[in-house]
Amino acid sequence: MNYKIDEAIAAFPIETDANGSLAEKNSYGNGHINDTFLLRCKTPDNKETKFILQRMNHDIFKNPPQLMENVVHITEYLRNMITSRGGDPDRETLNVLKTRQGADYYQDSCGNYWRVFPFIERSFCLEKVENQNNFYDCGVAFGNFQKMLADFPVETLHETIVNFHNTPSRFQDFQKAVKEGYKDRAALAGSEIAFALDRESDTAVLTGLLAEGKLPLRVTHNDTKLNNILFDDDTKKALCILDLDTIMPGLSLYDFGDSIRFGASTGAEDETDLDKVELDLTLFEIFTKGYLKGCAGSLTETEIRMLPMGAKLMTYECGIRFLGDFLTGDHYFKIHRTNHNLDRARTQFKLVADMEKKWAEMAAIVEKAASGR
Ligand code: ADP
Ligand code: GN1
Ligand code: MG
Repeated sequence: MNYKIDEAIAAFPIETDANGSLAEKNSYGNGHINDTFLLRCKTPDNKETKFILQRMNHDIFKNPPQLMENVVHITEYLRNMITSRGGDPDRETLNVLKTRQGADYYQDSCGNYWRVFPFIERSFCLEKVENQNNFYDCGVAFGNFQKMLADFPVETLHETIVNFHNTPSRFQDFQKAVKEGYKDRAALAGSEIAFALDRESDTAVLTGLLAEGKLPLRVTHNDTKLNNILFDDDTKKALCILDLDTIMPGLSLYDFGDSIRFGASTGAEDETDLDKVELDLTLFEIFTKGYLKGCAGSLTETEIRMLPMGAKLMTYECGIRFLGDFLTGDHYFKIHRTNHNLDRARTQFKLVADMEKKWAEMAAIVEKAASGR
């Protein structure tokens, strides 16, 4: 990939103003999609300021200008809401730094799209739940996020990835990947492919309820994994929701489910020892309580009843996406080793199988949490 990072940096008012200097630029974070860099700058009085610079992945996000329109619109909306509630809008939401020309992003001479967010200081990001309070807070934060956006003018949002959580459509993509992908890779993943194909009848459960008008369409985040949230260093509470690229109309169950998929697993998303991967029911319960608290009574009975299905389908869907990408040559998710996407698919399917075993317990936990017990 050809890109012009220095040209991009120069487009933003972050280093040369009043003779400040750029001290360091390093790759940052563990996102699978965009290229993220941490910029450390020295101000003339020798203080350090930090910025997050991102090259948006325009193979995946086909229309970065529209994507940025969403991000700016959403962050300005959140800023106003946080300010009116007496919060700190510089820390509790992302803020887009404009270029020197006053634009929300910069396109470099190779055609890449770049954006900058001021770095949110005195915060930390987790790849794994470290204590149960974190995960409870994460549930409250994602529930509350959805509630904050309940009156957002949804008709103004662009669909940044079409059919993002449309599981039947993901299943069709997966079938195509099995048919047209590398045969040697399919041979390596025979049992995983069979596992995925066996569950076709689950794929349309949520989209079916949506089509029948039994589930409401809401403004949802759609990528609610634990590392898309920052926690406050001092209070240790959830502070700011990140990665706003996939905010679109969706189901609450997508946000709930994706958080469970990642955060309530006992193993990492790419753990190779599958004995270490299962659904932690305690974490499931804690997140459920937090999410219901954050949604503050806004979920319908059907949404509540479908929470376990949200968890299972988001996990399954992510599994077929990883496996489909493995079969077709790893063009979507960044990989850091051979068979990385296959390993990721395996953990997702192990979790799905474990959820199927624990189905009655998951339902009982949801019922108990919803009745406030
Ligand atoms: P991707 O879309 O590739 O997942 P993210 O937007 O999630 O990229 O950013 C990757 C990581 O960068 C996050 O997990 C977080 O650790 C860090 N990060 C992103 N924005 C900020 C910010 N404004 N302040 C501090 N850290 C941030
Ligand atoms: C990607 O960008 P990141 O790493 O937060 C992906 C999600 C997947 C996730 C799996 C735009 O999220 O849908 O659930 O990887 N984002 C996109 O870890 O496809
Ligand atoms: Mg991310």
